[in-house]
Amino acid sequence: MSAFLQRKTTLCFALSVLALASLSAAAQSAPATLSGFQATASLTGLTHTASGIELSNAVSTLKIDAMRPDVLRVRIYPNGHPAEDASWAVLPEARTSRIAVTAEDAGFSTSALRIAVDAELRIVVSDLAGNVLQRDAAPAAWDGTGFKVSKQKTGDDHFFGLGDKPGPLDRAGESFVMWNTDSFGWQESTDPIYKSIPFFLEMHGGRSIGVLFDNTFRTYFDFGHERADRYTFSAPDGPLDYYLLYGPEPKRVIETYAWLTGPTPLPPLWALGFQQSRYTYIPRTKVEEIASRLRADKIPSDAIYLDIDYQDHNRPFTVDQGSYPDFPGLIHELAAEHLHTVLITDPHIANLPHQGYKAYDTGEAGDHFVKRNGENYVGPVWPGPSVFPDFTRQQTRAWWGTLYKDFVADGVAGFWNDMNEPAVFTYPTKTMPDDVKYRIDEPGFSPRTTTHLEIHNIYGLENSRGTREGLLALQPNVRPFVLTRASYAGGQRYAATWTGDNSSTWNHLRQTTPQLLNLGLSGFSMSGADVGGFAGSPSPELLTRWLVLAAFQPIDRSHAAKGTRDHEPWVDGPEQENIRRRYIEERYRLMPYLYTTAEETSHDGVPILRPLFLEFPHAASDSHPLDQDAPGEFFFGPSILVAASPSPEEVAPYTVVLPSGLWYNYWTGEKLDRRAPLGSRDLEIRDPTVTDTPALQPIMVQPSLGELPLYVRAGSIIPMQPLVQSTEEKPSGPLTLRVFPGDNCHGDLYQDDGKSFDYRKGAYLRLHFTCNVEADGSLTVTIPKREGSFTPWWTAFRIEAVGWTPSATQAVVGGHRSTLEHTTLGWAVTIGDNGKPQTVVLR
Ligand code: NBV
Repeated sequence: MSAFLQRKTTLCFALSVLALASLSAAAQSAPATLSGFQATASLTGLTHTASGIELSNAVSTLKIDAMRPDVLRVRIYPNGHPAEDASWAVLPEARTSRIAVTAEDAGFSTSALRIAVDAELRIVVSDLAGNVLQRDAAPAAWDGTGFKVSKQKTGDDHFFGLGDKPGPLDRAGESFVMWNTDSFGWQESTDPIYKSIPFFLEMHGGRSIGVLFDNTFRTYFDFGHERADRYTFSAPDGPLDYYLLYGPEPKRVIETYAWLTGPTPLPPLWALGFQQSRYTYIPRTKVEEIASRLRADKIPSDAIYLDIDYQDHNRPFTVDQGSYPDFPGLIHELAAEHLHTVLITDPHIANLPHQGYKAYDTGEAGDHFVKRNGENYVGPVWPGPSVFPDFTRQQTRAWWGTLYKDFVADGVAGFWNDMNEPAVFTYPTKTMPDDVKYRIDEPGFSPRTTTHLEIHNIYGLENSRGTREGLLALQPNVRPFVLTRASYAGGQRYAATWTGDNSSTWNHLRQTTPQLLNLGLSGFSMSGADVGGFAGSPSPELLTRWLVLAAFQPIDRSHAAKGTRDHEPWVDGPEQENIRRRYIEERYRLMPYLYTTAEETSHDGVPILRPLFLEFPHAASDSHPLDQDAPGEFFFGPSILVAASPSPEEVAPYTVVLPSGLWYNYWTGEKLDRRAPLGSRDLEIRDPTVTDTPALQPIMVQPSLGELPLYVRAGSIIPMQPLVQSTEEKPSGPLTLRVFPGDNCHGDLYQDDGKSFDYRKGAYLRLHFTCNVEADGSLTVTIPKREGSFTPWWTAFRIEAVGWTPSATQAVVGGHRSTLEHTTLGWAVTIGDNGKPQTVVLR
């Protein structure tokens, strides 16, 4: 036995003996057994537990548990005051998961991480090669119920996530506060806005670690703003409870965050279509006019939203019969046009006792409203004096869900939970007073009364949860669509989101990219920004550029405030409308690709919109995120890189940055060899087969108003469909497989009925296509055996080879030959799909 092993065994024995002892017994034996900690007098206890370690000093107790080899939970509490072990964000199955660890001298290790703690309870987390991933800069500092956690930071640390907070993609150098706030007209520097997602991903030298600080109070994050050498997170109250999620690849951290808090579920297909909204289309004839114009002008679209004016005096769950006679008739009329109706339902209920207002009466009968001084708290919002459901009570959420019954019966397809920060007019904090009381009654939590200080940040989360669960109770086999404005970590399980009341400015258009990227990294894959901007009236050019870009964002919803000029695609005349339509059409052609990506997200949590560093974390030789060099760029799904201008208001040319490799221009099929010459990029990642590439010239573009540069990663197969006017329409023609040859060439397709949960019983179709350029230059495309029992709409495949040149202009399938057709992008052939595996050779 080596000296090292021998020492370790002895130590483990000593530690396991210690583990059996009580904390006070451990304290007595501390001087003898804690030599590895350079023990100070302040350390009073140590226990190596099966899944980690527990240490105490005079002030506090630290518990670290390994939930997986790459996931740790860290809890510190003042001695004698262990916090309640409960969470609104973390899934119970993940939260209770534990693995056995190997006790070590000053901590423990897993198969991925090594954790060391010193006597002042400072934690160092490293990978097994000794690279430090995170190191406490100071012990956790307590101030009454408040505390601060400080970690060391270098100038080369990058921070992402924290939900919808505006500003640049990288949060380094900034500080933030979590307090959900109704922020009409927010700007780039406004903080906080609507959501509190206390999750961030830190990247250093290409290695990533994620932190979920699970505390619902008003929390603070500082990424080197106060001190360049530290990042901190703190809270005035609540638990010091955080999770560390190790990569090293950033994508792995995001996947692990989805394991911890749940992925964005598969949306109904229609929610990926173009959505038209305004505050408010009133009266009914206006809604009908918008619907007819969408269809007459052939703007592919799937949804129309009705904002608060459809209600009687803004009272949730009522309809203004005067402006909207025969409301169910309207919903059916829209449905007949393949337009889904989405209704706003704010959380405040008009305080109208004894007036036959069902939402109030049933809520009051069930004692479902939050209290202040023993009475229902009443605050003014859109309907006037209002009461607020206590969504921390499961019975209240169940009651809330029943309020949707009539609308669901009328055929309303989706619901929009606005104002759920919760917003309250006139009160200086724009929300309820701090002393409003909630009576938590929730599995996993001890029943207790608490104040708005603890619940405020999860109000929107639990409101949208009540909505989703209510819809599921009403229609168990229909995928709900809920759009929420406020939320907390884990809220992606219940609702899609949008970025609230943005403005019709070029800066806000630019801002959509970092904001939606950070939302995606924070779990919210299904997110969008009001297209055209909410506050203000966009110029024709701004509206066009916005509609063009939003065609490649997860939620594509045009919305506008009262009193602003019209935002619909046809305003500004046919020239603008043609550009806008063309891009919405492209989104619909790409629907199989988009839906497949959304389905992948529902398993792995990797968002639809991705920063470049998520796909290429080592693209820069010093491993800085490539996005810094190209702030307008992002990935739409795994294969398509959108290269929007970093300054969309300018007509000046700009540089497109592509990670090293082969790329194709999406629109022209032009092949771009961006494999870097020796020495100019990180040697580890450059293509070893390329030895003599001339220096790369920068790609300069100057797109006109009607152009948005898109590039496709070589080795992608993108499934596309014939144009339809809504996702309800059955496409006519073949499924196109657009093949962009390259290494590891593949593409995926997922299909189902787009509406129900029947896919869980096998009613889906999954295909994993591959392609290869053979030694003789021919291109082989393999269509595999179908997985799942769903019968798709097509009966043929059209294979389009981009950037590839045939020698015989022939396709061979199962011994049959046909002639390749020359297209603008390359060469194509259409073959029947009999549901069986096939290999197609293009040559
Ligand atoms: O319900 C009206 C609006 C809505 O259109 C918007 O999208 C929300 O963010 N709502 C805010 C309340 C009033 C805003 C001035």
